[in-house]
This record gives sequence, C-alpha cells and structure tokens, in this order.
Amino acid sequence: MKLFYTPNSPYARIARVAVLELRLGDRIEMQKVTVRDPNSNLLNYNPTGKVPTLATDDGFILSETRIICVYLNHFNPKIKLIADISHAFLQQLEGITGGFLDGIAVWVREIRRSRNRPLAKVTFARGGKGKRLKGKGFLLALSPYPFPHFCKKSNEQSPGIIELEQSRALRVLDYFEKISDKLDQTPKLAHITLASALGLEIRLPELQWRQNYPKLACWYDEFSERPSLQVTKPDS
Ligand SMILES: N[C@@H](CCC(=O)N[C@@H](CS)C(=O)NCC(=O)O)C(=O)O
Repeated sequence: MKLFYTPNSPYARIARVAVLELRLGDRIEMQKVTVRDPNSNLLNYNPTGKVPTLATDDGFILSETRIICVYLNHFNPKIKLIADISHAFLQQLEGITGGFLDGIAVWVREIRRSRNRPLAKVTFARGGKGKRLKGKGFLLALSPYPFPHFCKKSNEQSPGIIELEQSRALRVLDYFEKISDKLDQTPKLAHITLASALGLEIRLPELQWRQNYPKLACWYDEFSERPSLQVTKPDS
C-alpha cells in the first residue's frame, strides 16, 4: 500500500499516526507529494488531489482521513482505533474533533490568505463548452473571446469567516476542557484528530488556547509525547 501525504497536513498526519499506532509501517510505503500543484504526482492517482490518499494493494484509491483509518484498522483489528458503533461517546468525540479540525483548517487557510494579493494569472482558452485546457490541467474558464489572459482582482481575507471559525473553535475548546477528565491517553481516532487540530497552534498564534484551557493543555502535552505524534510533528 502507498500513503500519499504532505508533511504539514493535519489530515495526512492523522493517517500517518494511524499507520504507526497500528504498527503497519512495514506494509505501507510513504510517498511525499505536493498539493494544489497541477504537476503533482498525486493527480495521477486521485482526482481530488487531496492528502491523505491511500493506494491499496488491490488497486483502489481511498481518500478522506476517516475512510483511510477505518481501512487501515482492518489490518490490525486487535487495536481499536476507530469508534465502534456500540461506543456512542467515542463516536461523539470523533464527530466533534473532525468538525474542530475542519474549522481550524479553514481558519488557518483564511489567515494565510494575504490581504490584497492578486490571484494567480488565469489563462482563458477560446473554445466551445466542455473543452479542456491543455495538458492535464482542469478546466479553469472558457471564453468565447480571444483574451490572452485575465488577472482577477484582489483576494482578501474574510473577517466573517475568521470570526465564525474562531467562535466555533472556542466553543469546542470549552467543550473539551469540560470533559477533559474523560479524555484518556489511548490512541483513538478522536484523540489523534484532536491532537492534530491542536497541533495547528504552530500556524495559528491567534488561537492562544493554552492559558484558558489548562486541563486540555495537560492532556495534549502528554498525548503529544507519543512517538507517533513526535515523528509526524509539522514544522510549520
Ligand atoms: N476531508 C478531507 C480533507 C483533506 C484535506 O483537505 N487535505 C488538504 C491538506 S491539509 C489537501 O489535500 N488540500 C489540497 C487541496 O485543497 O487541493 C479528509 O478528511 O481527508
């Protein structure tokens, strides 16, 4: 099997941690790729171009972190990484941690979007409906007019999105602080997802969560000591 990842993706990190916790390291080839890159090797496998992506030995391409982790868990069912249907609390945590990570990822992306930065030059092709642009590139735009190129106006941060994601994150942090005595140190998908989301603090100084959530910080610091978390730590 082959796992496509980027070193700083919090989603790919979950799958990489799962590989290590499930002790599947010798069965899975790790393949570093680029994303949002028309020349990425990943596009030869997965049209979504997202990481993590798992190429299975029987020729399937799996995307979406949870689907990949469920699949991986089958190779070592003694370790129960995924919440069982009978374990409603763990399922609850899986859902909330997944939503937390999605929200933080949107927030980080928004913060990184520089103010008033012009979008990349978008080339317009002249042609009929449904025509593809050259090479493997996906359809960007079509115009009946022979404009050689077009430069879209600035792409600003959205204060509305930032505010929305900030308040979502704070609500979830409140929740985890309250239930922190129910968070143990077992490497479940929910715990790994929570740690991966909190690990984005490195990219989001605005989050400032540690002072206000000391019990969660304590849980996180201990959980982050696991070798699987240590070797997959993002550098930025
Ligand atoms: N819902 C997906 C999200 C995966 C995702 O968004 N990955 C990001 C990296 S953190 C990515 O591949 N982005 C590339 C892109 O948006 O084209 C999952 O659970 O795996």
